[in-house]
Amino acid sequence: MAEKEIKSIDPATVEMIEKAASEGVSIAFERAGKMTACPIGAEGSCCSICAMGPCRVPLPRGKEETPEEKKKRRGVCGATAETIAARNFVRKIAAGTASHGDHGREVAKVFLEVARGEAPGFEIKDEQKLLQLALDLGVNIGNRSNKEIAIDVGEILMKEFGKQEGELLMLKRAPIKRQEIWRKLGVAPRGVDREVAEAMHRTHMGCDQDYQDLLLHGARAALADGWGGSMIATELQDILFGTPSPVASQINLGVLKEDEVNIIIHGHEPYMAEMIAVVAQDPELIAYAKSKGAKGINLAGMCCTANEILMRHGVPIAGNFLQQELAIVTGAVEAMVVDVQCIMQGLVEVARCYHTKVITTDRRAKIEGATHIEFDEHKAVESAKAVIRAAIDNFPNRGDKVRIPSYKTDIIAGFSHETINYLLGGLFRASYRPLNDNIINGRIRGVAGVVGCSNARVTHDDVHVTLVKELIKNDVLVVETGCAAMACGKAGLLVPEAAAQYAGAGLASVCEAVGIPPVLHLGACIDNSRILMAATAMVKDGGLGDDLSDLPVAGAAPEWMSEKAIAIGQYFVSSGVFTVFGVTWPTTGSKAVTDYLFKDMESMYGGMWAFEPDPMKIAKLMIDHIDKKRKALGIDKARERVLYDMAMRRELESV
Ligand code: SF4
Ligand code: MSK
Repeated sequence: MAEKEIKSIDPATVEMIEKAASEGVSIAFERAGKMTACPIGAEGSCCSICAMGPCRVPLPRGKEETPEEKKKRRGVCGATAETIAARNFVRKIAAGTASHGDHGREVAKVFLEVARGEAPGFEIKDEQKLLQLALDLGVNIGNRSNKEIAIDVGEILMKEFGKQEGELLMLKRAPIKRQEIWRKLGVAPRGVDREVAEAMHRTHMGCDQDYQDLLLHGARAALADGWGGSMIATELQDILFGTPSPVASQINLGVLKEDEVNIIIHGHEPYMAEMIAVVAQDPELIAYAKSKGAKGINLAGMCCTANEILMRHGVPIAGNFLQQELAIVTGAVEAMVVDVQCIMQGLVEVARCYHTKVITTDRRAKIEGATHIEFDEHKAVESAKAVIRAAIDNFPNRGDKVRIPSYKTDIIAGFSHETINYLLGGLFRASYRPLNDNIINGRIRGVAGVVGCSNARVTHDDVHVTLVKELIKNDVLVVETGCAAMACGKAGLLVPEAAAQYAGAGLASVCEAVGIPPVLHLGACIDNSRILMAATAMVKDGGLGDDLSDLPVAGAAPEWMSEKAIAIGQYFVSSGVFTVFGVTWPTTGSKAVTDYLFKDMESMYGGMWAFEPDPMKIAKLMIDHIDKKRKALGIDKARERVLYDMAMRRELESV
């Protein structure tokens, strides 16, 4: 917990926490220590959806609840603990799906404007992916220009948000068996916005009061995120800005530079950041920076905007979620440029203690006390230049409290689904076949998706890194996104050399042969849709069952904090993946609801939730699940027979 001595395992973070304390600056780590989380809200037993409440229906502490007591656990309207916990859970899913959906919609809007020639400065970068997506959507290609095709693609996908009937088009990408499960359960989403709106309606006072029915709709709304809003965002961003391929960079606060104008780009949506990354190379702006006494302009990212520009431009990352205030504490950041999501309001207060300008850029996310320079995609270059100029103008205001931690670590990122396909199978036979073969022969035990945030209620980065080290030690290939990938990047796990140092012999031998790290960075939170696509490709390549739930895979968000994480977790569960969350679990106030999520969902979806804060125990749960799936596939014996001799290594290297 935050009260613990060790607030982070990352030395740069620890150094800046101490600097903040010595300079009297309030940061999230310190506030979390002072404010205990509300136990009633944490277990999902507080309802505040009408003005007869808020009603609290907590589980009795320290003793078994009697049936009489259980009957009395009701809100003023008579709502049970089950209804209240389920409603709270579904509202988190709705918020998460809305956030990713609104991101996807904004991408679709910019995409259409680019296709129509209304957003100068942007262009379609990945034409091959555009054509592939057009084919998937049934768009006529013929002799038409890419712009015409892109307009059709953009218009079709824009309609996915407001669609009222039918099914989201991307659902057809899932294995047939999975689609049938969704249809049978009635959870195939119609339109992204429709499922969010219905979730809010159902959870309004006095509407849906059957917890199982509520949670069915929660699954539907979450699927509208993973196979809808998030997948649309990933696809269109790749076409617009380029599909990521492996790129070398560095991570941690040590990427800031003492003698340059430091600009941090933070949030989730990449358009402004993309343009800043391009415009920061402008010789005129570099000369302007020099005129103010700086040697140049240094860009670094934070949270998922960081992942977006890392994956496509190799821009270094200053840190993950809990390091945002600490970047300002270095005293060396001229501008913290933010767009949407995961931006702490505390930034502005921390910035007041230094010279940093917090610049909001999105009409949907303003902060009192920040400077607002709105990004206009019709004048993208001008918008980006205005932000960079504001940062440069602030360079002479640096005070004498500058201290940049020396820590930074090398990373390799950029493992899109397409790249993995190519790396494994080669240019002419791109496929997941070698991955499947190595899972079947046991060199790779299975695949784990470890994603999600950092959380001030646990030791920062520790749960991620301990969990991932244990997984790769046991020959589980790990794919990551979001702040999880950053935690492992800082710990040195995102480089090919980490395989020899940390991975089991089987996984290490495959990583060495292919030249990949044992932990693959797939991108931002919306790019969890890449994991869905990768898992689907594994099913389609054959030998590992005919549905996502047959695969020896598992997921985890061990330091989660945002509502988006719950939406992501639920769409993985509803897609058939066993998913473990750490830190805290938001339905423990109702045993029935928790049992439904942790047990009943397995018989419905083939995937279910689990909660476990201890990283070693999380690893055990995931590995046990992977082994269970290996056994069901009849490939558990193959694993026992594996002996890693030189002949096998040579054979592997010829793959
Ligand atoms: Fe209380 Fe019912 Fe109102 Fe919720 S809906 S605040 S339980 S009265
Ligand atoms: S940024 S949602 S703290 S992963 Fe995507 Fe990190 Fe979680 Fe935000």
